[in-house]
Amino acid sequence: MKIVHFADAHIDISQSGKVDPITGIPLRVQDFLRSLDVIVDTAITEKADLVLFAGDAYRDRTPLPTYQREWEKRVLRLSQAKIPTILLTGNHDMPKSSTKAHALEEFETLQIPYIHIASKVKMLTPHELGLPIQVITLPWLYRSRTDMYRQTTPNALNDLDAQMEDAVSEVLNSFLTRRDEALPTILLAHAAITGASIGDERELMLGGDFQLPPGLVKDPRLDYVALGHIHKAQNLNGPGPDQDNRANNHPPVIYPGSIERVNFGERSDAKYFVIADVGVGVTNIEWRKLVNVRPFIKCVIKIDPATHPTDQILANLPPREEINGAVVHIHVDFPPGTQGGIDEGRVIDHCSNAFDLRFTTRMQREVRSRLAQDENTTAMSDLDLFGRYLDEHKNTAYDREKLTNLAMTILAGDAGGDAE
Ligand SMILES: [Mn+2]
Repeated sequence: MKIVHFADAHIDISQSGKVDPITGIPLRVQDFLRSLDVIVDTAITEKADLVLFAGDAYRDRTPLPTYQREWEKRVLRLSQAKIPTILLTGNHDMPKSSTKAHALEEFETLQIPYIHIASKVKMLTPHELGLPIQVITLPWLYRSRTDMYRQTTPNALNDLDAQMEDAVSEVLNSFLTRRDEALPTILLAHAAITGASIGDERELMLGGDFQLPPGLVKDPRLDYVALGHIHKAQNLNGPGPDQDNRANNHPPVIYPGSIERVNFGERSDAKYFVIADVGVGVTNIEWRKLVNVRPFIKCVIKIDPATHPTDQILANLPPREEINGAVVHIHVDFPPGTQGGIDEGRVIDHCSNAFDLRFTTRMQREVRSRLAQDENTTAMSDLDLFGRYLDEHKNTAYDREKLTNLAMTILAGDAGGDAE
């Protein structure tokens, strides 16, 4: 059974920037659509038996009609190729209220052949799928949409998570008990699994999510676990995509990751989708790298006041060839007094081939010197205090020696009292 698994398409997540004048679609949205096309083309040309999308089609649940059209075109190609396809709802696809429609609802309403929408916890049977396989679906679970939430107090969230975990474990078990053991079983879930590795800047986001323990999804009764939500590609039960194809434990528990870089936190992550050959007790996976993903470059440069700031910035930037077509963010931390010395024109010129350039500067925060515990300002002479002040303002253009001499003259005059 050949399965194509992808997740976190987020096709319209970056709508800003240049727009293609012919299609009217932002170039960044086209990046995401290009990845989506590779995945759909692969499923069709390599005759996949089943396509699994593990959630988060758009930026949110109210996509613009233009982006809906682009997503629908691709899904319709799978339908026309008669490939059963399951679209799972992720947190970005779902409203927090159960009375409102989710972002993929139209496929369900219009009953598009071969397209199955999974916005509920359920098991799609071989009969429903028309395939010798069963798929348990676990869409994103909003705490606020559970019955338990309505009975809980806000400060009992930990208890709520434990109850939700028990409920998921129970329902998963009941499906697994009822499954046809002669056929492979897949879990398709949009969820945060504890211990999954996340990109640099996503830690905070994950902190508040309801998380499932890895033990729950590594159940050997499952033959493949198709996950979505975390944008970094990884196998939670075996080696990742960047390692050699060593044997996986069973079942593979896969986050394929997002199909394009969503933000700078994903700048070092390669992007993938997965082809899995799923059988009872034996599953082989193949990571397919998406090769035309947009490069992201972030340079954080701390200016040393001893050298010319623009020269320092240019020396720290990647060569022009590397910047070509990339989304670039240059951040410069400069000490007080040097900002005026930055020639932004030269920096912008070096990055003229970038797809997009963000140039930000920030004054380094002056660290206020603290007095040591045994020090006391009243015990220090005025001249000592003035010396301490100068220590903290090293970068002023004044001559320290001249200032100190002047201070001594003033202080000496003060000590002598008023002559008048
Ligand atoms: Mn998500």
